[in-house]
Amino acid sequence: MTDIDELRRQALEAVEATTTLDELDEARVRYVGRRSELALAQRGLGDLDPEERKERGKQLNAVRGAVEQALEERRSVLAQAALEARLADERLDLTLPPRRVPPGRPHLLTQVEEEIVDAFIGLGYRVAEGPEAESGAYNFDLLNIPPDHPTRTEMDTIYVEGYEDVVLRTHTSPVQTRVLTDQAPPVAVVVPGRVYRADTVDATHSPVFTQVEGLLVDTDITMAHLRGTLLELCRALFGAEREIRLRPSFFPFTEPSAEVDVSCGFCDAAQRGDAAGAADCRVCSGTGWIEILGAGMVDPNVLSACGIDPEVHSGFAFGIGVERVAMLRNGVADIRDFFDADARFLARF
Ligand code: 2NL
Repeated sequence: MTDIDELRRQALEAVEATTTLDELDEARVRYVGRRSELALAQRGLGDLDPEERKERGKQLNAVRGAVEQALEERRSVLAQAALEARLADERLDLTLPPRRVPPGRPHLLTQVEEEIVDAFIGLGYRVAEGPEAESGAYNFDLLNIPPDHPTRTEMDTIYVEGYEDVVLRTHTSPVQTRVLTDQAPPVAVVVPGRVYRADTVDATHSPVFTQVEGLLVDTDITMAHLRGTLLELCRALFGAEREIRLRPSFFPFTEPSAEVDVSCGFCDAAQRGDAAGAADCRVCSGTGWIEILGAGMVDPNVLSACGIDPEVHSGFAFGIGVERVAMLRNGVADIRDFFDADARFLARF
């Protein structure tokens, strides 16, 4: 057996040399464990003479005590070091600047829709909304669109499968016929929303698009009120310098009806009263005018159908396409850009 002092020296040196708690545990097993040289020696004490056993036992116990104390002291040092290493490793640098998240924003169509709606809120209108799947009654019948009108065929209108008379609304007008059948005049509503047509997609057509319609019904409402209101809208959308002109047109639900043009702010040919115009203007092709919406005086048949006496009340209505306004104002060449959700397009507005 190794000399007892040598054993003690080796054990204490091994304990001091450990650098981790695992190594320390290995040293404990090796020097004071059940199968260590020290344990064997202590178990062998019984074979010795009583005198020798007492002396040897004392020495072995002293060695065990010294080694166990060294193990405990080392354990405390290594545990503290391990804790400090972990704290250093897990420390968060709270002075690091955060990663910037680019802010989101409403889609261009939503921005333009809200601008149009805001112009009418400013004039005292209320916002009205309604279902996108509509009955033929609200979408066509109450609007003086006869049962055999070509717009009601599947060439133009998307019918909801499995129902007798349900369509995807072809304009937001059915929301207004709902308002007119529900509320007595005076009525002033602006109606934004998605509408559907059986159109083939190209650069300027989409089977789903966005419309804002407006309706005012009161006593003694005239075309002059309509004109002033639409001038206000066009100036809000295109600039305070704009003028408008009304050309005769036809809609089943208004009489008289008009197409409304806004003066071109891109070449200002209309502004200058320049008949020849700016022939090179991409937007008005030199005419100086841009067609922007349809409007008219609510047809007496529509008022009657909705339970309002056309002898007492009159009104005007209009409809404007949001995609067309956004394309003109923001130089968007293809209507499909609004629906593609291309992040590069979205980031531009
Ligand atoms: C267009 C422009 C328009 C209306 C919509 C309307 C609604 C009611 C009564 C009368 Cl409840 N009119 N809406 C009027 C004129 C034009 O939209 O280009 N539509 C095809």
